[in-house]
Amino acid sequence: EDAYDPNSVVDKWTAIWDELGVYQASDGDAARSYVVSMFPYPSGDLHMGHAEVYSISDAIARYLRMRGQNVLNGIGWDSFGLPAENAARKRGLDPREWTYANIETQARSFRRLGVSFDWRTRLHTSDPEYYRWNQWLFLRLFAAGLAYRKAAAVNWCPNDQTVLANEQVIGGRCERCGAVVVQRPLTQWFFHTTGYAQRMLDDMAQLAGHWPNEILAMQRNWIGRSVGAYLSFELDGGDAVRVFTTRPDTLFGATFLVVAVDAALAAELVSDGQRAAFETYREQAATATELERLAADRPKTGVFLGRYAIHPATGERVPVYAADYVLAHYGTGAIMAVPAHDQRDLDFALVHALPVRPVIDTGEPDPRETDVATEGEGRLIDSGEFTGMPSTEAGRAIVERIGAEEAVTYRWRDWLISRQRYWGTPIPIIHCDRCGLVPVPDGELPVRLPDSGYVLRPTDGKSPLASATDWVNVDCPQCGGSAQRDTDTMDTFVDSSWYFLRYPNPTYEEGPFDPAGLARWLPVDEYIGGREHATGHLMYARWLTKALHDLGLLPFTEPFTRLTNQGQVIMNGKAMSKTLGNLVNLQEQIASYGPDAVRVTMVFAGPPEDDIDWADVSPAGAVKWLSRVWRLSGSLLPSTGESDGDLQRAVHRLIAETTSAMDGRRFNVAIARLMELTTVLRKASPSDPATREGVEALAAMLSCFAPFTAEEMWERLGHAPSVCRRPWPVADPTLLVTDSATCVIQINGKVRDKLTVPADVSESRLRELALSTERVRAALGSSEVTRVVVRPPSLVNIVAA
Ligand code: ANZ
Ligand code: ZN
Repeated sequence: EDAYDPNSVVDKWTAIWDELGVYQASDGDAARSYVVSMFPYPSGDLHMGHAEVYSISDAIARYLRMRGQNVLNGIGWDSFGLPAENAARKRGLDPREWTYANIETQARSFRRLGVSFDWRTRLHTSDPEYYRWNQWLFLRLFAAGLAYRKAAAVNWCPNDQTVLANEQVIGGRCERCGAVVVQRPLTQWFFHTTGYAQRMLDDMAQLAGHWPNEILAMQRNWIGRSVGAYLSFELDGGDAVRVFTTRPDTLFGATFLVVAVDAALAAELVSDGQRAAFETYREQAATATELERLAADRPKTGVFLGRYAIHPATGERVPVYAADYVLAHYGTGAIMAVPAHDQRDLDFALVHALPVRPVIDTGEPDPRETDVATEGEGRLIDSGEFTGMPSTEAGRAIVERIGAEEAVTYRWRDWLISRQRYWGTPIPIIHCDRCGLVPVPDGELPVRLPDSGYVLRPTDGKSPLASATDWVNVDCPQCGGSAQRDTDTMDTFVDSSWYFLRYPNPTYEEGPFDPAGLARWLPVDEYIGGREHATGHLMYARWLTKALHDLGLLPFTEPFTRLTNQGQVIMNGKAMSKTLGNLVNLQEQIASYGPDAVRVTMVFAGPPEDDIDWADVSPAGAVKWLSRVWRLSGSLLPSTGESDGDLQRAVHRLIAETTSAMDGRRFNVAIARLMELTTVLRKASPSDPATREGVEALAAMLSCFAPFTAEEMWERLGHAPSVCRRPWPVADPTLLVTDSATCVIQINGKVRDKLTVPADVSESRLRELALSTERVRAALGSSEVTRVVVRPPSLVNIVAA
């Protein structure tokens, strides 16, 4: 009799929740909370990773709702992107079919999991109604000079036949397919993000304490601010080379200059005599990726350019080289090499027999003897009038003396957003021979993707859209002459940088987002997602928010007030993957254990940010606990009078402890407290009013993690649905103060210490407390405890030999 099949109640409660609209944000003016988890990519059905992130975000949403907040818990789909194209190619389908079928599957699975979304937010970035606004925003950025085209050496994946952002190149390889990424010169669209570098850093002050420090540190690192100087070196025979250095204090140790081999400057400077050698080297260097070029352990190759520069402080002539360890697009693309104090310069100097001149005494061994550059601070030596000065002060003094400019640089690059892909937002620009780059008029948006007439995988290195000639050829909106559409699509990270702005009103037609919705819900109060997005999505979304703020479109500058990262679901210490064959199928887990047990297992495994090793956990434990909890709701008897005081206090203490765990987003701890409460209630008399109070509180709190079980309990307790509408239970403060008692601790009958303990302290807790006091440990020394007699709360006698 007393067992229920968790899967059998899913449809029943889903229908009741829909009918009652329990998860819909209200129009009321109660305190609001906007909860968003990073929206899913429809690559198939939901997987274990999705179940984890939505179990966490849903616990947050449900908790806030029960705490009286008006909660908007949004959902949508990030539905443009390469996998749809690849799947379409493989199966001969339209990318739309694959994408929208997967979205439906995932939507059903979300319902089966009982996630408390307000489905009215639903949007798909591949809908023309959405990407229309992606195009509109692009045009606003274009008008403001924040979207521009330039020719650049870009990351190119030869397998996927597309350019990639730096963020999509991991260890020199394509993030998606693993092919080695090469550099290719192309004219591409960029968003000018780097002008915001300092604000991105400064605004982190708003996020500190609300975002994981780790993410802030990763972003800081990615932006890579350095303070230094631009120094100018005159060349023999005119010209000058400007270098960027963070160590102007080492100027006197500069013994040669290096220009990036692929910088235009290198080709301009090279002497006739060295041109042939330079060209050979340049071709060879073009095959290396940026990561390889920067690798410290790579042999330092390069070629003399046949030119000399005049050292601005000593007047000496120093040779100028081209090498690939200097990057064309960082600083000025040229450096002064100080081999004594920079390891890469030293490695280069050793290969090319160039002088090494130490100018900072760091107290470490001489780099000329060790071949190890001394990169730290110290006092200047052999540096003319600056000799003896601490290096920390000398930089500024030298910069001033030679009349150079102080400079701040950032490693962060502008965001390359063009993709040679089909399944993305067409860039709304028309190329006209007479008028140049002409924006598609707002009234003609969206520029829809053609449904036919394109080649998904062209072999000419061009975009798929370039083959849709009917689509490409248009009249110029300005002069009416014949013109062509831009054939690239936008990086899908553009789509995902602002979707949360549209959730409050996804059908709004007057703009990308409804100002009333913004005012009501934004910025996002609680954002939940993986830390793999630290330097990608989370940077782009922060940047776009600032850019739109400056365009007068947003009243705030940071999109996500609080960020929670979840870990990954792994198996036997390894990431789950098809290739490893260790995928755990979410639907099978749900079929065997029910949605609640899977959800409980996800959040009970550890704090949200930890990885969960599915090999170490089993939803079977959760099933057992949930059925015990459920049985409690059917075991109560009519009240027979007064409550037991201890029981009441235990119930209220556990409510208080669960609440504080929820506030700290320590859901695993919250569940542990609910389990403890279950044990307490199972031992309690079924007719004690405090037992009923405890079971009702348990059902309410449990609904954050196991909504189906909680509803079943609530119904069995005789209440009308839904438990999700009930307020979060509040602990009675008068029941939380426990009387205290003094406990005497004896060792072999002799009093050694006294402790103040709660009057209801348990035997095991008291034993633990007594054995760990400093005095007791000192008195015990190395003697062995043979027996401990515990009489709570007043006496502990330790027998030691
Ligand atoms: C002289 C020097 C002496 C340097 C020394 C370092 C140590 P961060 O902190 O990363 O900004 N550099 C400048 N432009 C470069 C480029 N395009 N490619 C590769 N390296 C470049 O590093 C700035 C330092 O990296 C600069 O300071 C420059 O070397 C080098 F003891 O100048 B330094
Ligand atoms: Zn024109």
